Amino acid sequence: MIRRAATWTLVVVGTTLVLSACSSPSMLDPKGTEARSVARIWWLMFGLAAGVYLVVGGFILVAVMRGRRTSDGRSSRISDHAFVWLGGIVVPIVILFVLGVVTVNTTAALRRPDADPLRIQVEGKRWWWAVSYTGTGITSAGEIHLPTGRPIEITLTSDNVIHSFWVPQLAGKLDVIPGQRNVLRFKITHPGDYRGECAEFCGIQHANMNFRVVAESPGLYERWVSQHRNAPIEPASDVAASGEHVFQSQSCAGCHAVRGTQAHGTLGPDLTDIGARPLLGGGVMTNTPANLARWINDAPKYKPGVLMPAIHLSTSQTKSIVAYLESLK
Ligand SMILES: [Cu+2]
Repeated sequence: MIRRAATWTLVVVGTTLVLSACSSPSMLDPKGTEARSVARIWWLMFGLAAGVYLVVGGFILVAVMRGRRTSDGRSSRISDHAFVWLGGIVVPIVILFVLGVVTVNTTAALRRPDADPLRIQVEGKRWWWAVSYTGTGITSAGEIHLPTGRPIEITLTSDNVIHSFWVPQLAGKLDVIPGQRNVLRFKITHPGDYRGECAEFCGIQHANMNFRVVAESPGLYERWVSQHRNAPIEPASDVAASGEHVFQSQSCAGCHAVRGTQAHGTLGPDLTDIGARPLLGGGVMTNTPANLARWINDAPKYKPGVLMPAIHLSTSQTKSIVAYLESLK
């Protein structure tokens, strides 16, 4: 019976570890200075909890196998009283004290402002993230470009409900609260493409509020900024040019913005570089022409509750508007 329970425990724990390692980003694989200190606390807690588990489990095993053996006349070396005081009060106090000191010190270090950080504004929307790069005029959605090796300061706000901004490999979670400006500080040590998500239940599409952080060397980041400061170039093909006309004349421009054009809407995501984004709708689908056409024609079908209504366009209008949007990079 005990052997079967142990086997099942091993199977469940092993499967969980394997699945968690391959499917989603792990805070135990940190790629930033702050993420590393958060992971360090996790390992400390895990080590202490595992130690307690093993000791308590060992006592239970000994008790089950040997019993109290009071009949042979031998008395225990430690009295029950001392055992309860030591195991139930002294040891827990020491463990909680160590964890408390380490946690408070780490939290204070995480909140300490750096000199000359790169400032980004991120706003939690229903259900996507609006991004603006302070001092550059660049705005975007669902994707944040950042340089490695430089202190980053992200100011988080919300105009609707409480969200939580979390990029597990780069920093801890921070709540995004209406009427409050919370600041997340971190530094990225490795270039890469990191997945972020909302970590606070915020409504029906909470799970489809993903975003990505593209971390590049400072040189590549500066190049990206200088390329994206300018409005996108005029549509190269006729079909894309007529797509721009459809975009401006239909309801699209009322809710979305494309820098350098008449579209200044702020209700939906900024689409200035939508052609370069890998995902649509906060991660509900990959960004391909076919998916973009599906999304435009009936977004609520793929993301129930989304504020964007179904837009009824003709086949040629859809084709041209998709060509236009995919050209925006
Ligand atoms: Cu959210």
